[in-house]
Amino acid sequence: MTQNLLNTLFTGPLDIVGDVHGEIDPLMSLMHQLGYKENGQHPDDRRLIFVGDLTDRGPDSLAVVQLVKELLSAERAQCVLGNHELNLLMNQHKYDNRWFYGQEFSEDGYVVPQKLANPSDQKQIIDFFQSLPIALRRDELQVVHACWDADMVEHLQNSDDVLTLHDEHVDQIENSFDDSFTDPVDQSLAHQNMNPIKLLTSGPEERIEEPVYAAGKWRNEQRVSWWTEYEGTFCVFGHYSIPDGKPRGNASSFCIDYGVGKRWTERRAGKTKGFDLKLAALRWPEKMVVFDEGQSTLI
Ligand SMILES: [Mn+2]
Repeated sequence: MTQNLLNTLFTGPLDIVGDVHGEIDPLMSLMHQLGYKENGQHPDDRRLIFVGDLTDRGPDSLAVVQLVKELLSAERAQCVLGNHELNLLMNQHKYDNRWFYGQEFSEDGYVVPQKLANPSDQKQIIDFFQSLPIALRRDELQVVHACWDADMVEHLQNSDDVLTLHDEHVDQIENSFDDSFTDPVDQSLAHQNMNPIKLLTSGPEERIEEPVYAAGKWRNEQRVSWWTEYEGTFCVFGHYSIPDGKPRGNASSFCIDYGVGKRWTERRAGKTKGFDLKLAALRWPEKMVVFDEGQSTLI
């Protein structure tokens, strides 16, 4: 059981790993590049932090969850909950979490190679996700999946059940709607932006005038680049994959999701190494980004 949805980050040097999305091989390579053994031991006593979105899209979400779970049990890692974990906790079927329900995922007739979960896997995964916090912090550093918002983070205090807190806020938000607040897009934005669980795990959204078709449905909302305006304690987050490799963040924030979740599209095209879409970790306090194929850069 989680002690609190807002937990204290480990002391000491850290390696903060971006969204893994079922990519077990890049995760093992990255750990090796960073100097970890498979059991999470590190010669300099460094420890791993995962920003969430462990599952979906890649070939083996089961293996990623199993490994991260073992690292957490051994106190070699901490992990916050991402929106993909939240979807599974809420039993929300999405186009890319079919593996969890034992079903293949295909796009344009191409079946993405993936290990599929059985009912016993499902139970273990849900139990594990229920134990994860939403945010982690210490004096000079904080970690969340999508967006750090100081007021929203305070709602996590003294709460240990993500679905209970989520549903309480759904009710509160719905009860705040009056007769003049009937537009479905306004209502949907209120549920996204005013519910701490939604805001912290999938980030703020705003209305767009012309609807766009994305991830299988028409949308009237778009993501807000909250990090450009962010001030405060340094925040590391994931969620906003960087297909162009151009870092997102500012002097006080940094996104560590380098898009490995879509690496299956590069494999499908015949690539076997030198991938554009990478798994990365931010070394702290060094502020160095290390990639799964071994490159590194300072931020
Ligand atoms: Mn995400």
